[in-house]
Amino acid sequence: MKTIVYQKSKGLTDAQLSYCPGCTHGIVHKLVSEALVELDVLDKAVGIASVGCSVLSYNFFNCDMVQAAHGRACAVATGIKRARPEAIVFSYQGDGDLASIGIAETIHAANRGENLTVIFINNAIYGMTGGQMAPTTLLGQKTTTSPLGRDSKLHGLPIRIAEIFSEIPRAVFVERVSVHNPRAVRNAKKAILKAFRNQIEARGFSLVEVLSTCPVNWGMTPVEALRWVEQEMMAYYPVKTFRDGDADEKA
Ligand SMILES: Cc1ncc(C[n+]2csc(CCOP(=O)(O)OP(=O)(O)O)c2C)c(N)n1
Ligand code: SF4
Repeated sequence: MKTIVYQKSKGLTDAQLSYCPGCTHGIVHKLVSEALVELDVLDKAVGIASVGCSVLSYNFFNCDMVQAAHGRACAVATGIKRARPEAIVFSYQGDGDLASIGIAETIHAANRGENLTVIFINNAIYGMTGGQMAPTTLLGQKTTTSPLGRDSKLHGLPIRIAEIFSEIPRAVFVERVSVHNPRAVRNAKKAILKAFRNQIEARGFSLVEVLSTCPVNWGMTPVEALRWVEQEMMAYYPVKTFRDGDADEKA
């Protein structure tokens, strides 16, 4: 008798992922899709694909998907959630999309306390467009637009999104996770589950920042990229729960 020990999540379609070898976008897709299935909300989930390498995520998640203009995912998510409060609405955004062009939409959605789940992929670079500097690019990190390395005098400091959002009174859950090894992947899954459970319980705005790889634009092998996440990214972007509670209406 055959025993099934592992199956592809029903939350993903059969489309082949378009991500480069060693890119951890695919792991995060798997975790999000598993969470939707385990919480039994796949049928009422609406995902917002952003602009970036995950633009085609509308082909990969096996639920209703909408594609938002660059940076506008949280504005689109707000409209859908308000029009259809029974839907489980999530955005899936890169650091160019969320932390650069879309920072205003995202902060205001959190500040309004929209009952949404935001999955934020921090890979310290603009992947899709060929490796330009992102707000999250580390100091000294070479990119096509910072060929000498990010310089704080010229470019400012890398933006810590989870820390910023943890100060927004109506952001009820903010956690930074990583997916660089199996233990980290398991912890990331817990955070993603929690961020969706919060929405099901109408608790408010939840954001999970995932430290992710871009081996192609970092100029590394997939294994080197996983090490770089652990050694360089996690040193500047600590992996932890920043906020887990009720909206602070007194503030
Ligand atoms: C209004 C607008 N400005 C700029 C672009 C070009 N653009 C496309 S994706 C992108 C950034 C992608 O980086 P990120 O969001 O970090 O996602 P990744 O590809 O790294 O996953 C940019 C600047 C665009 N599509 N639309
Ligand atoms: S360019 Fe980078 S972020 Fe985009 S799919 Fe390739 S490895 Fe992933």
